[in-house]
Amino acid sequence: MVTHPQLTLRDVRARAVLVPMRLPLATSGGTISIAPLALVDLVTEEGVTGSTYLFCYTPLALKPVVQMITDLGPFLAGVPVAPVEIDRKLQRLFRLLGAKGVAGMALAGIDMAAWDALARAAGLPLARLLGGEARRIPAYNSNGLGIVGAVRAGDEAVRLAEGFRAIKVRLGYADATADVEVVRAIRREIGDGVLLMSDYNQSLSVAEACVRVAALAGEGVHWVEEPTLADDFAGHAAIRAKAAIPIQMGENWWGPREMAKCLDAGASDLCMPDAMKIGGVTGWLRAAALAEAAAIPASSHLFPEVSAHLLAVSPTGHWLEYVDWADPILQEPMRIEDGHAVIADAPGTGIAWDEDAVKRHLVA
Ligand code: SMN
Ligand code: MG
Repeated sequence: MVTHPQLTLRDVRARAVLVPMRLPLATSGGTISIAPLALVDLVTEEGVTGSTYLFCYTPLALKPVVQMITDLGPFLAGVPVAPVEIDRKLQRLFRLLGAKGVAGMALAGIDMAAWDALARAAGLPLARLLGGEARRIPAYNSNGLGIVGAVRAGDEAVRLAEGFRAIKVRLGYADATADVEVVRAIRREIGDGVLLMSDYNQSLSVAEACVRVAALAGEGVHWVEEPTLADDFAGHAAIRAKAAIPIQMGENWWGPREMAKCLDAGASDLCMPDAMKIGGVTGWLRAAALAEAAAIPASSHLFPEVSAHLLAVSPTGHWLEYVDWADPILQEPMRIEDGHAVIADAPGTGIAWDEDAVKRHLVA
């Protein structure tokens, strides 16, 4: 095996793909049936390439993200592949603009690709490079199970629970009774042995959220995610104060400092940073330390391939959110065994493009 003590960044490349989802996701905030992914490759002088993808939520964000990353290539060319230093450089570059949105996504994409390159160069799975083991991580199935009504939700839940010990339902139906009806229909179908997470995707007022969370008490819901606007920390704290079910937040924190403010506000019982919005691997490690300091279980949001490695080294690691959205363009989609994500004993994060598939989904 050839190992490289030092890597030098030559270029960062990005491509846009639109990948149809096997199960479309109808949330209270709109339906996503095609995954807009920006594929990032960090090329080094030593011939090692690090890769990751970014989930862009809407196809409208694809080209700006790809453009931003491509334009950062010449800016970063020649620097050592030292993610903490690259983060420092990009944080400074984006200080006045703000390292959120397109800029934050580009920063995170470069960070994740840089860590992948380091792990590949070391010949280690990322989890081991970070000092952990490539062990199995408990995963919940988050594919589908959108706002589809009680009957379809019950049917879908059965299929999603196959091979998993936990699944997630999107809520935010017309009223509390309808939400409860859906949860009961799912529970009837899946039995008592499967945990059921729930997600409101920011759809309720604080007052309405209090009513809904109270109505769900005793219905076997494991957590309630983002009942109200994600940046309303005081609102979430008010909901949490009355709730009998754990409140879960984190997918919309842009960086560890937003996480710290949210936890300081007492807004959440649990946390689930998003590997992209929190600032890549570098941002995640800082977020994991905050979660440990607050003694709060940390789950992941999307990006199961890289998140599995990150949860393996998170002191309060909790659940991995499993979605299969990138599978069609990966050489080796992440494997689930007995409800656990399997970290392959291979160098890097395990992300390698199926180039033929990428070509078929490429956005010109
Ligand atoms: C979600 C994630 C990505 C797109 C839409 C909705 C959801 C989740 O909030 O937590 O999975
Ligand atoms: Mg969510």
